[in-house]
Amino acid sequence: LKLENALRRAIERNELILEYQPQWEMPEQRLIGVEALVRWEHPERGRVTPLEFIPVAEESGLIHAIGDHVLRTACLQQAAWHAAGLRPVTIAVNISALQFRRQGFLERVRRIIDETGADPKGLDLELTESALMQPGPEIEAQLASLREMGFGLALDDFGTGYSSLAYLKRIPLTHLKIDRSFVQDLPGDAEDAAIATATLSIARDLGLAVIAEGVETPAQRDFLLTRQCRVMQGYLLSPPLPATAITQLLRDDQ
Ligand code: G
Ligand code: G
Ligand code: MN
Ligand code: NA
Repeated sequence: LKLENALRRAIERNELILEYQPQWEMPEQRLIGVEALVRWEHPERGRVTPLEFIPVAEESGLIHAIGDHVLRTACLQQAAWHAAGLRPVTIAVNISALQFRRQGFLERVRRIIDETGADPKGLDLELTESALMQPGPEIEAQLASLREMGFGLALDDFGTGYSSLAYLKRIPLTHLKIDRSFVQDLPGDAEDAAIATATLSIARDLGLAVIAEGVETPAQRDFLLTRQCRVMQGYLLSPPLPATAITQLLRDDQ
């Protein structure tokens, strides 16, 4: 409850900030996108990991306000990079299943886009399999509306949850993210190698882009490259960085 109360005040006190982890087009290693990751700079505790406070936010209902704040901040960052004359990179924003499935989500997103003047074509929403579980007509209409607005839709934890391959057919996704649990034991683990290879193959046949996450070693990178994985994210290439560091990366390769 203490954490919940502190979290309640964290937004107004500007303690929730975003870092951005680069997503690279390979093999050229060109920066093409960033994933926004929320961090809580607690005045006494220091940094609190989202692994700790996102569950608290979800249980308390604060996730809706926090999710709006994260999306708004990402939209304002897009506008700032644009105004600075930097080339556009996609900003991916994590959306909790509770946020996505709550009545009125689409209207909240529309309002934030209108208020900030952001271009949804430069924004990907990262959804988890639980957000897409048993998609009824309302969820399907919402997904279609988001696509019509221009948002990219990425399935974040592909293969780790409950979704069936039938969803890939029904849902207008644009990207699959290979979960880092399938990347971490590449190339030695035969099962993970099979899963990563099959994911790349099915994505290609369905016309979906793939982002491999959690790439930490040259051997993992090379395995994925050999199987035509074009976009990678992970500590080998870059950790999550403050916005100013992304600005510098973009300036350096104008
Ligand atoms: O950045 P880090 O590895 O600490 O993130 C841990 C987890 O928190 C990841 O699963 C990530 O998806 C989640 N996370 C990070 N930022 C956000 C956010 O803005 N919204 C939601 N819903 N989850 C986030
Ligand atoms: O669940 P999601 O995919 O959104 O989680 C992203 C999280 O993964 C971020 O919190 C980020 O800090 C973390 N992350 C990013 N790159 C790596 C990596 O190469 N290795 C590990 N172990 N974690 C990573
Ligand atoms: Mn993510
Ligand atoms: Na993931």
